[in-house]
Parts: sequence; structure tokens; C-alpha cells
Amino acid sequence: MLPIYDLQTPDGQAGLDACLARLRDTASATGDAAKTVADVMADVQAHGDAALVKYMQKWTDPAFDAARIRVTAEELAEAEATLAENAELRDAIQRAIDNVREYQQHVMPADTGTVTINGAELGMRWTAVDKVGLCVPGGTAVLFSTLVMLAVPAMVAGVAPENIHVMSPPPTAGTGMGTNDISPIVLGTCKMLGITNVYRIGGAQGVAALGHGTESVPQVDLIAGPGNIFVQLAKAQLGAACGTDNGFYGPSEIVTVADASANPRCVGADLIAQAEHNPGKCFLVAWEAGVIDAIVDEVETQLWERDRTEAIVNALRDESCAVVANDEAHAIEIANTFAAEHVNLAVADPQKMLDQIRHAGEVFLGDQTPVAAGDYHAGPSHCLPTGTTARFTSGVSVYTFLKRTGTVAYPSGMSSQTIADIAAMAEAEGLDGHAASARVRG
Ligand code: HSO
Ligand code: ZN
Repeated sequence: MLPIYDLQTPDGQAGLDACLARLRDTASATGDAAKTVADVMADVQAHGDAALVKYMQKWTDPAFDAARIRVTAEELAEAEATLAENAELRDAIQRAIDNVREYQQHVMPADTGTVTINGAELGMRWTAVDKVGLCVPGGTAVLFSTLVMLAVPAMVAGVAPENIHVMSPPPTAGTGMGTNDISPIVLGTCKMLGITNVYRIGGAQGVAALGHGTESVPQVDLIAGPGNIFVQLAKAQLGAACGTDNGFYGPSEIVTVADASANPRCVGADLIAQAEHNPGKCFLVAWEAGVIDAIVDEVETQLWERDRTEAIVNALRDESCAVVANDEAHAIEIANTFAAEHVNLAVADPQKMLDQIRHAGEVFLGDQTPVAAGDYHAGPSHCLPTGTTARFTSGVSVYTFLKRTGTVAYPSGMSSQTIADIAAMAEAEGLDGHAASARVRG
């Protein structure tokens, strides 16, 4: 059911082009969705909790009311106790937190000191945003791991836990998800992280609430996190009211580049793992037809052993493809065109191939490196650019929550030439006050 396109044939190229177009489409909003989001956001901005509750009732839970927006301290404590009963899971979450913290500390930029240019000591400082909002998916899939992958980078960047505001919607009515409330695992993980500001909200209305503030939800300085098209569009529509992660973190995808050394069982399992996200997509690129056949065989055997066979079949049939490229260089170029969220280099020398990968959310080197390690445990955040947006943006990290500020100091005053230069330019712009402010120091 996974379409195989041989790029030596015109049909193969057309199939790949169509697949790529569908992938790009996931990140380009339809007019209708953008209009809906604009209307919802304007309503929440104007009417606060009343509008927020109205949309939560409409799209998530008909019984929703304002008293349910904020999770109480008792509810958090209860969830913490429930999670503590599952020591295996709690310890796994703790080890993931520790790994993510250590990695984010490693990539945290240091101030570079100053450089002296023409008598001026020039520097750049990194400072964290004060207050952040984090979007943790919950409506149709509870991804509590996303909380770790957002909150830990924020805290390492310098955001205090009491200034972190988490939004996570309760399950969407009718989807048959176990409980009818926000997941206790999300709440228990919040407690593990020292986070106590949690709101049962989601969608564009949730982003609007955090971005503009309502009676129950404080306005934050920056919102980060993944979500459906409505959440992603809402982040983009905040304008200057509130910062964002600048990311389109949508449906999961993987591109695997494989050579004859790749273990088909491992590589096939990784493709299925991202395809099981509902929705998810997977792409396989190789330059030997035999390699494609062996891996596709594995995928089509293993998928029947999985719980989410239906989601996997839909993803493989409608959104995914395997591609036989002309040669290795061609395969790499195709991977760069996919600019995928996850790129798996299942080749004999992945380190060498890495140099040629220009666009990827995150790269997984070698067939012994499962993408699931990145999803849950390894260290880099799993909130990553999708829909080919890795062409121009990055995943979440400490950098998401940091700002750069330039510094300028003339400790010994300015030279007469510097004063004259500034004055000449200011006068040419018609700004006599600027010129005077330089000359007054002569
Ligand atoms: N693959 C998803 C993250 C995730 N997977 C969370 C499982 N849980 C987006 O990178
Ligand atoms: Zn995943």
C-alpha cells in the first residue's frame, strides 16, 4: 500500500511531486481555516473567558464552564499522587527530564564578551523571556512528553517555573479517549517540573487566551508548542501581541535515506512509528530498488502487529511514499527537498552524509538510532518544524525562549572623526537632533 516511485520513469517523478505538494499543503493554511482562527481570536480578545468557554463548549466539551479553565492545586496534587503509583513511568519521565536538561544546558549559548571597534566596546547579551505559554496536545492524543520537550528548554533558558503557563485541552467529546478530563500524567509531570499554572484549554481559543489574556488566563510574552492547523495558525496570527516559537509544528513526518547496509526491520519500524501519529507521514528514499523492496516488505508486515493499524494504513496509502532515486547524491537532494521533521540516515557512513543534509528538523544517524528516542528520551526537543518548514526554521530549544540584546559603550569617549561621521549621516537624513547629540560630546 506504500506507493513506490521510480524516478527513472515520468510517472515516478509525477508521483513524488504530488506527494511533496501534499506535504507542503499541511503547512499552508486554507483561507477558511485562517478566517475561522481570526474570528475566534478577535472574539476571545474582546470577550475574554465568555468567548473562551463558548468555543471550548463548541469544539471540545459541551459541559465546559469557566470554573474548569484553571486546574486547581488539589487536582495537581491528586495527579502527582496517581503518577507516583506508577513508579516505572514516573522514573522514565524523570530520566527524560534529566537528559533534556543536560542537553539544553550543553547548547545554551554563552555571552561572547565584547569586541572593541573604533573605541566602542560592543557586546551581545542573551536574556530569557519573562512569561511563557506552552501548548501541550490533549484533544485527540495526550502527548505528555511534549510538556517535557517544551518546559525543560524554557527553564534552562531562564524562565522561572512559576512563569510557565501550560494549556492542554481535555479530550474532545465523542473521540472515546479514556477519561473525560485533562490527563493526570500531564498534570503529574507538571508537578515534577514545579509548574502549577495549568489551563484546560486548547485550539485557537487557547492560544488567543494566552496571547491576549482573559479573566482566568494571564497574558504571556511568548507561546510555544505543537498543535493542529488551528493552533499553528493562531500562533502566526498573534502579531506583535505576543511572541511565538516561529515554528509550524504540525503532523509528524520522517524521511529515511537507506543504503544496502540498513537493517530493514529497524528502519521499517521507525517509518511505522511516525506513520501511527494520526495524522502521520513517512518517506523512504534509496537508490537501490532491492533496498526499497526489503524495507517496504517489513513495513507492510509489521503494521499488522501494531495497535493503530488503521491510522498507519491511511498514512502509508494517502500521505507517504518510497522513492527509488538515480544515485546517492540524488537521494540526498530528494531528502533536502522533503526538508522533513525527522531525517533518518540509515547508511553505512551517516556522519559523512550528515554534511550534505541542509534541511531537517532533527537528524538521526544510523539504523540503530530510533526516532522514538528523540520523541521521548534523548535530549533535543521533539517539537520540530514540519511540512517542509525546516527550509527556514528550527525546532524548540533554549534559543526559542532567549532574546539577543546588543550593547555599546564608549568608555573613553568618541573620537572627533566618529562624531563627525555620525553628524554627517544624521544631517543627511534630516535629523539635526541626532547630529547634535553626537556633537555635544566633542
Ligand atoms: N513524533 C512527535 C512527537 C511525539 N511522538 C510525542 C510521540 N510522542 C513529533 O515529533
Ligand atoms: Zn512520535
